[in-house]
Amino acid sequence: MAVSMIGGRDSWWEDEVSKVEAQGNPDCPAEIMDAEDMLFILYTSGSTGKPKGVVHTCGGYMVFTNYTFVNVFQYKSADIFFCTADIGWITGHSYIVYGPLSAGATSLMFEGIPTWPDAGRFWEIVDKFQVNIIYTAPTAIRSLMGFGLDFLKGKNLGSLKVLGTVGEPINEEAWHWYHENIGKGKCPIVDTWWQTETGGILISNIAGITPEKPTYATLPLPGIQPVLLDEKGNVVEGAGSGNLCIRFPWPSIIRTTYGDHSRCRQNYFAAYENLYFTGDGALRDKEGNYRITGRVDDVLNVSGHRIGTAEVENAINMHSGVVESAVVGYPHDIKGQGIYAFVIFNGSHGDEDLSRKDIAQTVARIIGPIAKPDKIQFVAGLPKTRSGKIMRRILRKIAEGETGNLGDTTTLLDPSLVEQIKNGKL
Ligand code: 7RM
Repeated sequence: MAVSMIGGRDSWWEDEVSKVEAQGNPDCPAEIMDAEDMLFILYTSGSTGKPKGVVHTCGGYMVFTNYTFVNVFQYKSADIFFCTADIGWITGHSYIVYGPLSAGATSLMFEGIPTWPDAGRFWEIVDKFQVNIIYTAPTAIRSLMGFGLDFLKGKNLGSLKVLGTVGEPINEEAWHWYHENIGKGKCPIVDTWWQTETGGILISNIAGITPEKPTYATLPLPGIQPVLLDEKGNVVEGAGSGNLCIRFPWPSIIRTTYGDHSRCRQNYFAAYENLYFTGDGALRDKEGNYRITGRVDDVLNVSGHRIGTAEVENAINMHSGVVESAVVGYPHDIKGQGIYAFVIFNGSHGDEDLSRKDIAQTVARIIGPIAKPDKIQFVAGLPKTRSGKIMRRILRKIAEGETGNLGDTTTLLDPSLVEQIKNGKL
């Protein structure tokens, strides 16, 4: 195949190798780096749409990915570790590459999707390679759940010891499905909360050591001090909820946003004095366990009631015909904000209106009538980034009736979906 080579940038492997061979000394000494030398830049989307280049450095990042990998998953020598993430996501960087490899672990890499050639793909891999620890996202679990248990038949999952989740809040139903059908009721599930900016896991239970609590990431890891702040910026003590911040840095904290240090300060260190602001909301129970409720910009205010979009999604997902859902707010004359739900539905009967009523009823039963979606639009898929995150920014614009510019959609897995959803708007 023809390749357009750019002089000074591209060179052929064979040419480079023969140059070294001609010297007669194939030894390539490792480059010594400073702990604070840049290791990589990873772009991540914020609420504004313009991605930020998160900068991590050599020393702290590697120390912390190693520490969290070994401790959270309770990795033991010779364990086979399978993180299903895309390697281009921070989860892939930290827990396919740096954490496991620095610990000498066997790290499985998978390129593909969980549903091809069928929805048994992950379980086939677990069986074939005798995987001991699997680390995946709630979105994958929910999607596989929708395909039913047939795809587990004949797959031996007996090697599994620890299950992990990452990336978004896990709803009760998915947690129990994972626990019972994949872990056969005997594997702890670690619900790991962290961010591109944190480099590694900050809040999580420790497999088999600290208690799990479905839908809770539970306790901060040793060395991490979360703080909750109420809407006035006051520190919340004891049980309560608020904006999640971290007091004191940890080894793999974001060093800068590439090319724009003031943006880093503004984004993460300006909201509250001397605190790192995560952009997430959380609640804390009286034992000190944290439940991440989602991005604070995903919190709705419906007739004066604070409702997390994740809460409504969890309730919608309880309906047996629902595969996945995404909820956003839209301006509502009377309520302030109305609730708009985009739902992937595979219920068998044909009456859409009846299905909508049914779903609304489910939400009313689980949360209360106040959380009933005002609009439910059935969609074929949800706009997701390559790492599986729903782009709520886009759905919000559609729900608000924006017909023109939806902002940057280039990071979407399937940009054509957006047009389809726009055309089906209620
Ligand atoms: C690792 C990763 C970060 C955002 C974060 C949260 C959400 C991540 C959990 C979670 C609830 C979890 N990096 N998030 N883990 N929410 N429970 N266990 O996902 O930069 O791509 O996203 O993801 O909102 O701020 S990320």
